[in-house]
Amino acid sequence: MLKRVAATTAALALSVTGALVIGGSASAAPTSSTSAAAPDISLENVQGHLNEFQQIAEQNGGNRAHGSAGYKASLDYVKGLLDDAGFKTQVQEFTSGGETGYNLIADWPGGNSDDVLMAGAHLDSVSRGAGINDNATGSAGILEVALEVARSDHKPDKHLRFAWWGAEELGLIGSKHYVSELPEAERTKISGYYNFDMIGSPNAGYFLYDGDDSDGTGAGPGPDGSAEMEKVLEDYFGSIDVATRGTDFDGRSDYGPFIQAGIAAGGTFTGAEGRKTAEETELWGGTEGEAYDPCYHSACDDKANVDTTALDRNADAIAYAMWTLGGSQ
Ligand code: DPN
Ligand code: CA
Ligand code: ZN
Repeated sequence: MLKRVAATTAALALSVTGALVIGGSASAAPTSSTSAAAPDISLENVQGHLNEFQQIAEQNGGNRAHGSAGYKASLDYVKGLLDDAGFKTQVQEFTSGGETGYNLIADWPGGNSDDVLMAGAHLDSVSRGAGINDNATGSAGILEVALEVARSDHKPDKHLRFAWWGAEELGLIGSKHYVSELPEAERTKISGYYNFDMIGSPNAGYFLYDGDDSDGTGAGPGPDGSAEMEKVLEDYFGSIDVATRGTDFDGRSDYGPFIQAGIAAGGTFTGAEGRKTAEETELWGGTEGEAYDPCYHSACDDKANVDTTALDRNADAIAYAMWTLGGSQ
């Protein structure tokens, strides 16, 4: 979609992505594709969701862990907003450690149902704390992108599906359950899964799951299509002049069951207990030798434990990826 502005002698075609094209005549038709530009996701809205998750933890014994009232309240919060926005939501139950767990799956009506693009994040915390960087950030990021899909009445080519996983912290239980319960006919329709787990680490790195194995240390590339998923994210960070590095598909988050089933995957990650190197400190600032998230899995992973610049950039990256790879009608 292009907005056109006519000047006296030159035509200015100003796309909503901000690219400025000068020249041609006032009557020249725009030559670029008709795809809708990805929106700028509101950091304020994403932070509003983080505050909500923080409050939910405080009102429920301090955490949002599997089997707790805080987990269920987190799920109800996300589901309520998506239902009101027009998503078709489903709560999928499973049992782990004698407690009932829940995944939330939200489908945006429309698009090619044989070509499904997914984004997912785990919604549970560890029992030690509120789990705000891990992983209210990813949960809030994909939530706000989903709500923006609805607000803009987006009409993607692909069918978009968003997922919030339960019991990730106990060993990817919710996402494993989802993939194992998918009939083969449904599994083969999923053309890609984007994962967002920890996207606001206070000593942030800008890591992309290494779909093309260019940066890997041996985990190998993702299933076919993963390199393209990584490239889309790389393009976004390139457009805002932020360098990225690869991170291996080591199976530590919910993309694991998807790549095991041969589904292309990708996503971003700002770092957990690992320490920022000298080279990374040159690239991104922050503190050399310190953990990306010094509060990883600790009680101090609260709403103060977030780099809002990293969160904002990653939320915008999610939107860019879903809009670009999802296409638009
Ligand atoms: N799986 C994350 C956790 O919830 O503990 C940590 C993590 C995320 C590690 C992504 C590596 C990559
Ligand atoms: Ca933004
Ligand atoms: Zn996590």
